[in-house]
Order: sequence, then structure tokens, then C-alpha cells
Amino acid sequence: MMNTHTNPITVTAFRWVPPFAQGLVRDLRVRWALEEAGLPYTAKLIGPEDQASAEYREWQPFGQVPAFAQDGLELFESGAIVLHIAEQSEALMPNDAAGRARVKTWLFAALNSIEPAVQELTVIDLFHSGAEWTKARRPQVEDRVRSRLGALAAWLGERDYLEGRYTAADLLMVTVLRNLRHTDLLTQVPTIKAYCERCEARPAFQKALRDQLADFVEHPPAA
Ligand SMILES: N[C@@H](CCC(=O)N[C@@H](CS)C(=O)NCC(=O)O)C(=O)O
Repeated sequence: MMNTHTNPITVTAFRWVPPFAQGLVRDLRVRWALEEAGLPYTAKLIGPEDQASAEYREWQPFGQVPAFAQDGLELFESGAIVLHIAEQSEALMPNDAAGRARVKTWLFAALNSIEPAVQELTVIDLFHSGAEWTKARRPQVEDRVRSRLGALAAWLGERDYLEGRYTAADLLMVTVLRNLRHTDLLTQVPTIKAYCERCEARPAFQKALRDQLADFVEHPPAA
């Protein structure tokens, strides 16, 4: 599908985050999608003061990143933004109706069937590491993640991508799975490890990651 937009795209991202979050912040999804689609954009870097402002809440009601703007259209939710971009670019979604519906199915699967389990583990490990309550909860959460990874690996089987060719669904799935980088869970499932590496080797991903990290380097926290 032809891209009919000509006006600049703005995407919000954090000015800086601690190293454990660098390369994981969800504007990466949007940057990656825009790179795949060949759409230039400007990153609007924000901090806590912007997140709390009434102006930003008008754009992103929860004060989070990413948010997207183009031609007076303001969007939030990384999944919705990636879908919006994919709908303009065959690089991210096939043209046929059935193919598009399958991609959307996997977009939701990434965000709704995989991300909740991954995120719960991330919250425990990165934000509450060592807390007493995690000792009972973590093994259950890890089991749930393993079970989801097992099911995903079974689906992938010999496939290179979720739906035959690389699509926005793979983009979202991989950005979700990257949140397990502090564990060995992906390494233990070679099919998924190879799948992530295949997607992350794409020049568009490499560029998006470089650009997110470069912004953090340029805006270190005040000493
Ligand atoms: N469901 C939202 C989640 C956005 C989100 O959690 N963003 C994080 C960065 S990855 C954030 O802004 N955290 C700061 C906060 O919640 O105040 C999306 O996918 O866009």
C-alpha cells in the first residue's frame, strides 16, 4: 500500500533511562516500524516533568512513551502505533485481507498472550529483585513464561517468521521477548533464540536500536 503521508512524524521517547532499560523502552517498537517502512521521524525526548504535564497527558493519557503524531493525528499505545504504520507499508503487512487479519492476530498475541507473563517476570527481576514476596511468586511466573515460550516455539517450528514472511507481528513479538535478555530463558529455547536473532539482524532494527541508545548517550542525567 502506498504511503500517502508527507508531513513529519514525531515519536516520544525518554531522554534517558537506567542501563537495565536501555534498548527495551517501547519507543524502540515504533522506531523499528518506521525504519522498516522507510518513514523519517523526529524523536521528541521527554522526562518526568513532561510525563506529568497536562499537555502531555492530552497526548498520552498515562504519561508514558511512546506517543506518535503526524498531520494532527495523535496516537498512543505502541501496538496501535505499530499497526497504524504497518497499515501504510507492505514491508510490515501483506496486502491481502486474510494476511492482514493474521498479522493483527499475532500482534494481539504478542501483546496479550506473551507480554503479560514476560512483563511480570521483568517487574519481579528488575524492580523487586530480592524482595521477600518474590520468592514464592517468581517460580510460578517463570513457569508461565516457559510455557508460553514452548507454545511459541511449537508454532514457529520450521518457520522463519510467525506468518510466513517478516511482518509487524514479528517486530512486536521480538520487542516483547527482548525483555527476557537478563535471563537464560531464550537461550534454552533455540528456536526462539534463532527467531529473535533473525529479526534483530535486520538493518531497520539495528538502526532503531542505535538511535534509541544514542539519545541516552547524548542526554546523561545531571550529576
Ligand atoms: N501499553 C503501553 C505501555 C507503555 C509503557 O509502559 N511505557 C513505559 C516505557 S517502556 C513508560 O513510559 N513507563 C513510564 C511510566 O509508566 O510512567 C504501550 O505499549 O505503549
